[in-house]
Amino acid sequence: MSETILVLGACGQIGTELTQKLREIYGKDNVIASDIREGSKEFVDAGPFEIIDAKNRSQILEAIQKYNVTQVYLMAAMLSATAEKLPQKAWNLNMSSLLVVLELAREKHIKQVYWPSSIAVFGNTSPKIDTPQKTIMEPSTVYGISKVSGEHWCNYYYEKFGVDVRSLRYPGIISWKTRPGGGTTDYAVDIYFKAQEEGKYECFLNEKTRLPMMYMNDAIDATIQLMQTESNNIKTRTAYNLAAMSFTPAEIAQEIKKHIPDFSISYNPDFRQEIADSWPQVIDDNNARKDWSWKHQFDLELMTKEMLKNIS
Ligand code: AKB
Repeated sequence: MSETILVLGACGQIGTELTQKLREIYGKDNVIASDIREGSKEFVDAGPFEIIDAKNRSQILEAIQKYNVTQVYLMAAMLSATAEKLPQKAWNLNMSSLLVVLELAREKHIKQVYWPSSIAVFGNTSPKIDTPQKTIMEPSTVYGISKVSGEHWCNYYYEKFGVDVRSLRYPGIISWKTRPGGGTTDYAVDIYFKAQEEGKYECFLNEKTRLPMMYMNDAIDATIQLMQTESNNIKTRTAYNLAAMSFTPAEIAQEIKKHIPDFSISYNPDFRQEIADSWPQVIDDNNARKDWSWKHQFDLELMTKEMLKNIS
C-alpha cells in the first residue's frame, strides 16, 4: 500500500500514538506529523515533522505538495470541557480545520480524509442505553454541536463531491503515553496516574456516572482499520458508533484496588458532571462490527493491568 499521510494535531493524546502506529505500517518517512507547536524532541526526531495550524489552508496545502500527501488524519480539536469555557474558539478550531481539509479533498489535493467524531454528538434526548447509530441527536455542549455539524459536513462532501471521508464516534479514550487535555472522560486516565503516584484520587464526576470508554490500542486499530476498508463497505459517512466497554468511577476504582489494595477514591463533581450526564452510558456499535468487522480487544480488567504496568 503506498500512501503518504499527513497527521494534523499529531502531538495530542490520540495523534501521538496514531502517528507511531501509522509509521510502523507505512514507513516513517511516509507519515508526516504536524502540530501547531513542536512536540517532544523524541517525537519530532522520529520522522518528518512540520509546524502547521490545522485552520491554515496554505500551510496544509504546502505540506501536501511538499510530500505528495494522499491521506490526511485531522486530529486537532478542542475537547468538551475546555470548549465550554472557550465556545467561540472551540467552534472556530473544530469547524474551520474540517472545512479546510474537506475543501482540499474536494479539489483533489488529497484522496482520503479521517476526522474523529465523538459520543458527544448525543444529548439528553438520545437513548442512554444501547444508543443506536441513528437516533435523536441534540447535544448540549459546544463540542457536541461542532461534532454533529462536522459529521453532516463529512456526509455532505461525500454525497455531493465524492470526497472519501471517514469518521468514528470515539468514546473516552484511555492511554498512558500522552495525557489527554480538556475532556470530560479524562478522569479515567488521571485516576491511574494518581493511583500509582499518590494511592488516592478525587474524581470530578460522581461515583455512578457510567460512560462509554476504550483503551487507546483499540481506538488506533479501529481508526486504521476503517481507513483501510474498501470504500464500498463504508455505509455510514457521518460517523460510526464505536464501543468497547462502559464503567463508572466506582467500578474503575474497584478494579484498581485489585492491584493497589490501599487505593482510595473520593468524589467532588464539578461542571463536567452535567456534560457527562448528557452523554450515553452504553453505545450500540453493531453497524461498525457488521460493515468493517470491528472488534475490540480490551475490557476494564485487561486495560487496568496494562495501564498500571506501563505507568509504573
Ligand atoms: C471528551 O471527554 O471531551 C472526549 C470525548 C468523549 O470526545 N474524550
